[in-house]
Amino acid sequence: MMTPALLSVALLLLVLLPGAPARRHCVTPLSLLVSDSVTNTPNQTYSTCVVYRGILLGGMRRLQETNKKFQFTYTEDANYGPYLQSVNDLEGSTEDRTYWELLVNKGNETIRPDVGIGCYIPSENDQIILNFNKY
Ligand code: B12
Ligand SMILES: *[C@@H]1O[C@H](CO)[C@@H](O)[C@H](O)[C@H]1NC(C)=O
Ligand SMILES: *[C@@H]1O[C@H](CO)[C@@H](O)[C@H](O)[C@H]1NC(C)=O
Repeated sequence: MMTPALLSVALLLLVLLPGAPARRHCVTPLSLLVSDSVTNTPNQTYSTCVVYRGILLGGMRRLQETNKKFQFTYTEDANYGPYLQSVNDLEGSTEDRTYWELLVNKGNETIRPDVGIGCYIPSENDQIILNFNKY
């Protein structure tokens, strides 16, 4: 039988130790908007979340697993990591000079992050915009 003091130490450790990824709480909610500046397809909005200081890609994977209406693919760049290739079956193309641009609406301003989906760490209530665009 554990003493109450030992029990609380054990509980504290459980809370503080980094747990298995699957058990981590998704604490940072964000909304995700898919827009298309090339063909003007109507916008789509989704909600997802990331774990504490989790990367955007993690939130996108979580969304893809739970919502069949959101699908994406990415390729692995040797230097910069995950490159967002397609969203909902629409692919960026070198030939057409199209790509999926990453924007973030912070409420008072819209920024264009200087990193991709594998490095961007969303803040609470970020609106992530995946915008199909030309370059
Ligand atoms: C041209 C360019 C693009 C073009 C590439 C298209 C093409 N086929 O040419 C376009 C406009 C598509 C693009 C997009 C983006 N880019 Co860019 N891009 C560049 C730039 C100016 C030159 C790359 C290049 O041609 N190198 C020469 C060739 C020979 O080398 P390469 O390794 O084969 O180049 C490839 C990669 O760089 C890749 N690529 C380009 N951008 C990015 C971004 C990410 C995250 C990844 C994984 C790969 C990647 O595309 C190139 C062609 O295939 C660099 C800055 C620089 N001066 O290097 C930024 C740069 C690589 N891009 C950057 C960023 C942040 C982005 C975006 C995330 C911007 C945004 N917020 O939307 C998006 C990618 C979104 C996505 N879909 O995942 C950053 C990456 C930094 C980082 N550590 O993540 C850089 C370094 C510029 C910066 N802001 O500092 N980009
Ligand atoms: C769709 O989203 C874009 C952001 O990429 C925004 O500028 C535009 O006003 C939105 N369009 C509609 C019809 O809501
Ligand atoms: C937006 O708000 C944040 C914090 O509320 C502030 O730091 C930032 O300067 C603001 N940006 C603009 C463009 O007003």
